[in-house]
Amino acid sequence: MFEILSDKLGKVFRGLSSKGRLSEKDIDDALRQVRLALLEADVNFRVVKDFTARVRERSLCAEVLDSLTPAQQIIKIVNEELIATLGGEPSHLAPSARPPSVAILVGLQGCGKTTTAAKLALHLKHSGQHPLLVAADNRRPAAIDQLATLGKQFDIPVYSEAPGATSKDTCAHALTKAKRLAATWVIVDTAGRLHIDEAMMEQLAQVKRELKPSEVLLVVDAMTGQDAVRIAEEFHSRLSLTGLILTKMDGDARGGAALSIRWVSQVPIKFIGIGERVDAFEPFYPDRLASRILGMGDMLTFIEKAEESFDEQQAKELERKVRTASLNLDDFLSQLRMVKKMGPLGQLVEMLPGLPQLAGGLPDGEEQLKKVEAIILSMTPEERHNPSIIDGSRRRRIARGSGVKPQDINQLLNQFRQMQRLMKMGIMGKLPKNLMGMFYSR
Ligand SMILES: Nc1nc2c(ncn2[C@@H]2O[C@H](COP(=O)(O)OP(=O)(O)OP(=O)(O)O)[C@@H](O)[C@H]2O)c(=O)[nH]1
Ligand SMILES: [Mg+2]
Repeated sequence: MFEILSDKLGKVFRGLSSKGRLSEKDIDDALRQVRLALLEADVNFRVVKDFTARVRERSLCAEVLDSLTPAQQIIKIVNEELIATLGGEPSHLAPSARPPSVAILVGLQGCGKTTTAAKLALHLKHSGQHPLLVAADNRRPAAIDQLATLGKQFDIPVYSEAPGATSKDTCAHALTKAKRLAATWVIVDTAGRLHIDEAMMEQLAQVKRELKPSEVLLVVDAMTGQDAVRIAEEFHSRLSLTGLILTKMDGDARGGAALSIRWVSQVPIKFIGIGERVDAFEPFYPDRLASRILGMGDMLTFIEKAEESFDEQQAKELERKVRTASLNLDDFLSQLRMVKKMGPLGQLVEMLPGLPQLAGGLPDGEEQLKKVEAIILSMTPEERHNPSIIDGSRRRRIARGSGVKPQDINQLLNQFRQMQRLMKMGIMGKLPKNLMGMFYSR
């Protein structure tokens, strides 16, 4: 998501930067292109209009135009206004005064409520809370099973009643159960319909009355574009939402929903879903998304993810090696394993500024990773520390040992040398410390 928009905005800013001094006309030309890029990304026209007006007004002031770096000032303004459009400060989950806090997930059919309920519960569990999942989708036995399976998988308790039970009973019993389990959060999955209808809204309103939630979260599929915005407005008018969760942000939609929904509905985005897996879920940070869109890369998210799976001691040692450009193939291998732990590579690479171009493509998939791992493991410690001793006969031996072709070994070594060159040039030092693992063969 956002690649095309990012590309287009990048082009506009490069055009501005090449100019030095900027006139009012330069700014208007640039903003016209920004406007087009946003509209093509399916951003709501009211949002686009407000946004460009704010950027224009701030850009045309004398301070910006007379500064030494007007283009950079304008990029800064665009960044700030983008953040404002996305809601400004991040908005966190609000607990109630007395536990258990209750969050109800609502939304149309197939938007990802059940998956998101499990994601949210797991997220809370990881931050030290004790969640209880509740299946208030009583119409379909399959819906109850789906939640029960997810709960079991992640060792999170699930409360459900036989199909056909009333919402009122389910809610009351679920609260009793939560108290008995000393749960701190109750996450309620509800039934979705294809369209917004009276019966659904009435049922949700009843669940809300019964449970007095501190959070009523609308789950919306970011792939549905402007429809998502309209749906949010309707749900908000009926249920007074406290937050939004945008799912399927990993899809290839143009991103218009994500950029419009907060500004139009005035409801903060609290989380985003970025994949089918239960850990593909993040708190939403307006500033991070803005910098991702502006092509600055989402450093913070990356660093956080990396830290989760990275040992501090190891990091320090690696940093020293990068500084002194003395990284060897053993380090390369441990980097590789660490990167593997961090999740899908493509997702991580997208977050890094300039990396996709720099890396010149990454190995796609586990297979490729396994191959590199096998090659390095077939080397002697000496070879790993000093790959320059690998000659023809060593290469053949390593190839036999790892079941690859000698060319594969050349490719890996070339890639490794290229990485070392980058390090010597000091480029790697500017990147997060655990990136080197990504610089290996395609
Ligand atoms: N790619 C991707 N798929 C997602 C995401 N969230 C949910 N899905 C998928 O969307 C589909 C529907 O998800 P559910 O959680 O069953 O949706 P629901 O809203 O509970 O559906 P109903 O109960 O039928 O209303 C599933 O195939 C999920 O794997 C996401 O963030 N990214
Ligand atoms: Mg469901």
